[in-house]
Amino acid sequence: MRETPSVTEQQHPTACILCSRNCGITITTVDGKFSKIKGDKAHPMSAGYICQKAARLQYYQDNADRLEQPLKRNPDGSFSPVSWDQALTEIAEKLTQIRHQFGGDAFAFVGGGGQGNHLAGGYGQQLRRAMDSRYIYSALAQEKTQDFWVNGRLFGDQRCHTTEDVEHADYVLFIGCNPYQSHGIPNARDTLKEFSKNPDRTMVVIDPRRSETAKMADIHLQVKPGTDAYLMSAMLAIIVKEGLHDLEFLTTRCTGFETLEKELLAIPIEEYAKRTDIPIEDIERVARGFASARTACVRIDLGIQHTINTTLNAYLEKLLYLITGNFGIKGGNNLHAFLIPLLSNSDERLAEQGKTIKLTAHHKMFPIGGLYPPNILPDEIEHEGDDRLRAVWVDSANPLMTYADTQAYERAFQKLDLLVVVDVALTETARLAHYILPAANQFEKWEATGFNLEFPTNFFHLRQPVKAPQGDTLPEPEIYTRLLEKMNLIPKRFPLLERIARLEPKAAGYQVFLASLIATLKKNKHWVHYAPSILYRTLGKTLPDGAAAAAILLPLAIQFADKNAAAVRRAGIQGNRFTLGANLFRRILDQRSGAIISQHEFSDIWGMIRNKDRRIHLEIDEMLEDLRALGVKTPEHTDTPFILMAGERRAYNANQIYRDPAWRKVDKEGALRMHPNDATDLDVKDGDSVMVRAKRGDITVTVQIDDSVRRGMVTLPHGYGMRYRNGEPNGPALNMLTAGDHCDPLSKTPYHKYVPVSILKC
Ligand SMILES: Nc1nc2c(c(=O)[nH]1)N[C@H]1C(S)=C(S)[C@@H](COP(=O)(O)OP(=O)(O)OC[C@H]3O[C@@H](n4cnc5c(=O)[nH]c(N)nc54)[C@H](O)[C@@H]3O)O[C@H]1N2
Ligand SMILES: Nc1nc2c(c(=O)[nH]1)N[C@H]1C(S)=C(S)[C@@H](COP(=O)(O)OP(=O)(O)OC[C@H]3O[C@@H](n4cnc5c(=O)[nH]c(N)nc54)[C@H](O)[C@@H]3O)O[C@H]1N2
Ligand code: SF4
Ligand SMILES: [Mo]
Repeated sequence: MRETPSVTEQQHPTACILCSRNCGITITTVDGKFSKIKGDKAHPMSAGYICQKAARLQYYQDNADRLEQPLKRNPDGSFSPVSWDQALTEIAEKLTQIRHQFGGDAFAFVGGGGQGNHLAGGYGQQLRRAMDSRYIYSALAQEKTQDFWVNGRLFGDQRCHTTEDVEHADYVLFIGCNPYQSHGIPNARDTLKEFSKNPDRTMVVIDPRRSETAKMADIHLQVKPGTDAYLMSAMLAIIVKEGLHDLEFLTTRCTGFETLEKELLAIPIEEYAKRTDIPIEDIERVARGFASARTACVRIDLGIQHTINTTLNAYLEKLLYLITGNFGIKGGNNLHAFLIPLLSNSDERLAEQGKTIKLTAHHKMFPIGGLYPPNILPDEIEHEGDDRLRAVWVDSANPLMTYADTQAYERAFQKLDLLVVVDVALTETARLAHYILPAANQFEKWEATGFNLEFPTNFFHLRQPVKAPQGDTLPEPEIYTRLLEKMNLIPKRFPLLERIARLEPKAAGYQVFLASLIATLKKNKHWVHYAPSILYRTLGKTLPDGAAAAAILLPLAIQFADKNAAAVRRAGIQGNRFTLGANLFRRILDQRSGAIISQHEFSDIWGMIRNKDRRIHLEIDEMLEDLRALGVKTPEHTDTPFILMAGERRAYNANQIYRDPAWRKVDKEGALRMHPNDATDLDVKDGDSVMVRAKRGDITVTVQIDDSVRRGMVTLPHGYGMRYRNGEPNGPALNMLTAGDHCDPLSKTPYHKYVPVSILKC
């Protein structure tokens, strides 16, 4: 009788890596293959919730584009496999030579953590410091830097990021976001369902499209694309004119209201309402409802960020909850604590106080939150002058597909002296690289994200690997540590620290180890920037189950506990001034489905404001000037008949994380949504091919007739257009249509939701 082979079935708690919610999931593997994916009920935030996209994660795990060994480009453009040792030795030599010859200005770090992998970010940034460069370009600086800039001015630091308590608000304004598809709020579909069936709560959606979220709303304001600044300022003006603002909050918690009030009272409400194409009665109804609700909050996203007036929009949406006092309360908008710092504070005015605010060579652009905008990167490479960018390091990003102007990126990247890409897949960007370094994917290593942006209860999820690294791939901490060693910046061994780490650091609450680390760094100042790799090589080796990469969390946990001691204790973590942080670190290591790290009180908010007077500074000169300028701006005129929303979130797109098109159950072509009357005018039918022509370029797409879009507006999905197996683009390669200079003058974030196009019948 033949024996049936034994099947090993295992269950692994981890998280979905497709969007910033990072819902907890349990992956069942059978003989190492993913067989079942379910929501993890033990996850402290998502508690079992997932959406349809997570169930397809095997397409991320197993696909033909996965990289398995380091590759080096040959002169003819083909790639040859090389050993890690060869790749890193050659890259180290080249980087050292570039730094020596041209200095830090010649190097930029691009990306550094997508939707699920931020632990590696701390290791990657060591390389930028090693290169003596300040340039980090990342996707965040093509969507959220206008928001960080305004936060800096209001709250005193660009790291003062706000969140919204949608689950507890009586009234919510969703402006330019579609949480039903894109999520971004806790357990979005459940939260929306509860809202829509509760007659005591009001949900308002402001969106030019009758989105899936708008369909569930009590009120949908189908705003004309790009006119939100008029709509929000009209609402603010109505609130102030009718005395619906919270004067007590404004006088005790804010400064500058008097000046702001004058500006708001001068707003011609009816004229602005006309520009938005929404009946004034509807705007009044929402303004009054929002201002007089017991608790209300505002949730926004790309609909007002990827469009004209983006920085002003950020200011106005924040004013909505601030002037109504919906801040620092349950059901309102709130600040929150971070465990992994995703940003720094780089207000350009700090230059006047002697802080280095590095301007780029070509555009003279300053960083926001420490980040530089992808919209200008090709120009900084093409810049004529010795201070141009010559070496670019890309990690967990696919700029050729996702940053504005694919053609410009392609041209500029080909001019680089060195392009290195660290990715799990052979992407379009990687195909242009001199070296491609294959990373173990997010289910093959210890990982985490810094998207723990919650208040009052905050959590963190350190994920253990589900499988061993595929092929000859390495986790990023190992890649960067080996590279620093090759660059002779750190030694391979730290015998003293290794010995101390082995001496049961737990017993001493890691205090002896940390004191020794600090002493070592004091003695060897040139190692200060490389503390993550030193921790990884020393303390890391002693962490359970090979969790070496998590070593970087020890100092972060200590910092977090120092800053938020009472909140950490309220979360049930014990310890004194010296041991609390280490105990928090241990909780993170132990709780494999995620750990609550802090439990705040609403009064904590005032301590999170970084202005010296702990007040919110409402008067921002640049914004008041922009607000005044709105009145004299002629309505946006384009000589093309359509406005393309270039990058819609749908049921089956997930940035560029899934490359195999087979993962999609529907919308395989990534269709162009068009209003039926527009289709009749153009004489096109459902399924026809049309050419979308923008100033920058054109692409051919398939039409889907859909009355959820406004007339004159067409939409295409984000997250298509990759060349799987180096084949034809799978669906619309959107950024063939977008231009780098079609962006906000202040933050340089792109106007992707407002791309003027013509549609031509094929
Ligand atoms: N399914 C899916 N979910 C995702 C992602 C994904 O690729 N797929 N990506 C994730 C990422 S990285 C992000 S940043 C988020 C983004 O999430 P969202 O910003 O919520 O998603 P979008 O669909 O890009 O845009 C939101 C809405 O803005 C509307 N809009 C367009 N123009 C305007 C305008 O002028 N004014 C107003 N008020 N609204 C306008 C659109 O009609 C759309 O419904 O989604 C995340 N979630
Ligand atoms: N026109 C237009 N363009 C857009 C948008 C739009 O709406 N319209 N949306 C923009 C937005 S909001 C965003 S956030 C960006 C997203 O764009 P990007 O920042 O470029 O990120 P992703 O598309 O998420 O691609 C992530 C890359 O990381 C790789 N990866 C996955 N796991 C790992 C890992 O563990 N390690 C490493 N090293 N790599 C890994 C994936 O293979 C993929 O190549 O796109 C932007 N581009
Ligand atoms: S895509 Fe986002 S909302 Fe859906 S399961 Fe993954 S993390 Fe959760
Ligand atoms: Mo994004």
